[in-house]
Amino acid sequence: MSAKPLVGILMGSDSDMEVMEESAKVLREFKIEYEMVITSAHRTPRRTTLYAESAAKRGIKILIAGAGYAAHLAGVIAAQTILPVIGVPIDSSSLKGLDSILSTAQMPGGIPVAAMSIGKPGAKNAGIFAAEILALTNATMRQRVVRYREKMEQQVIEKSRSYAKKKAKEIRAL
Ligand code: RP5
Repeated sequence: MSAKPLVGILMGSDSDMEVMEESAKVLREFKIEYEMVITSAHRTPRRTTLYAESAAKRGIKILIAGAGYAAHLAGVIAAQTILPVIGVPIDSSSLKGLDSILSTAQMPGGIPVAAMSIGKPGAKNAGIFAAEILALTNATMRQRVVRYREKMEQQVIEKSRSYAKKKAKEIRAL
């Protein structure tokens, strides 16, 4: 990716990378430029603030923030920018993300974070959600999002057909 990134994917630790790669995968599919940054609300608070304060000036439109345990990254970022922030709770602790989803979703009134589901499905949805936001003002992106939905629908129908075929064969073989 060489053009200016539109989406910033942040994560609290390199151990979150496997989950947050799901967001990146979707953004690549939608041909959305992005950057990935490791920064922690707790371990590198000043770096996190610097990132939040500079993101909009650098042309970033949407932020995706994934973190585990007492996940404050999305909230801390949201407190320091008016860019929309999508939070991904990561299942890295012994509570398997229940801790992170509560700390990501339960923001006080005034500072919103769009909280996704826990782990990889949440990271994937964060990427799709970012594409949907961009689609509001970009017709090409709108087409890509519509096409993505159509493809998904088609895949479900095909899976159902192939399951029915397999079942029919099994029944005939009895
Ligand atoms: C959180 O602590 C990170 O987002 C990560 O999910 C978790 C564990 O981090 P490491 O100890 O693996 O670096 O802040």
